[in-house]
Amino acid sequence: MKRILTIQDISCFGKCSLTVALPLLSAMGIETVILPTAVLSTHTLFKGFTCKDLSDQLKPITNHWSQEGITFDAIYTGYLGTEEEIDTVIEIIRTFRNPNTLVFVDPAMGDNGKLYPAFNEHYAKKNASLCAVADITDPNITEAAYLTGLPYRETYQEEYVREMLKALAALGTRVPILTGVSLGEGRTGAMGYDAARDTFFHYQNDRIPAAYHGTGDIFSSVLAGAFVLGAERTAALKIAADFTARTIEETLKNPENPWYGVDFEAVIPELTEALKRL
Ligand code: PXL
Repeated sequence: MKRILTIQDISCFGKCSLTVALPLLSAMGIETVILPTAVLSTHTLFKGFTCKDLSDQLKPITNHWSQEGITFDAIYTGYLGTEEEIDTVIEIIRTFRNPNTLVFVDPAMGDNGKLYPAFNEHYAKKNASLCAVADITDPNITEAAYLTGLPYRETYQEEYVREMLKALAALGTRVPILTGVSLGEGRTGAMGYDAARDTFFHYQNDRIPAAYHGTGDIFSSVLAGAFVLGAERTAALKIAADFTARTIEETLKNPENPWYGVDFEAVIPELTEALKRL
């Protein structure tokens, strides 16, 4: 069985970060080891959330794993808290990485042209140093603009996406993937760039006119899982994008309209079915 380490916060309520990554990766048949960076009452789009930083626990926990000889096929990082924490995570990646380890960085820090409430431009720059050590990174356009310094655009041509991907590769990532990319009217998906081969790849499906929080974490978790399971690049994008779209469709049927996160739980069986076709 493949084993992945995922490093991100636990937002106790809110269906994002670890409460999404752990069930999805487990459902994909991957042993999922968690390193919680902080415990929050909810994610940071709720007012008045509590937050207990766990930065001082990261080294003792991972030192213990080293002593136990624990190893990982992949390391997947998501929402982190502070610039110091990013440095610690880079150190942890250095410690546990071997030539076969897949390092997948979701530089979760913003959306719709803005950083999340807890972050500023310094943090964004620091996140670029984490992307520099990644095999794969999957920012949305907002995050990519903050990482590269290129302008954020809501309407664009494919050329803008390619330019953004090349700028992300210039940070050091082997295969950057830009998410939330529309390559045609009514379509959305992702486009990636293999810097070594100078080739692009992409997947698009129909855009569902609804936006929910936490869908980026769902997409990243399934994409990271698919890569760990050895999926080919376009197939990995397809499984992650199709599943994310299905979680949104399912949530639209919910009369309670949970803006804070999607009803991914209801479609997990479809994910396991899709994996059989990989
Ligand atoms: O979904 C990304 C995310 C993860 N964790 C926390 C967040 C957010 C987005 O706002 O606040 C704590």
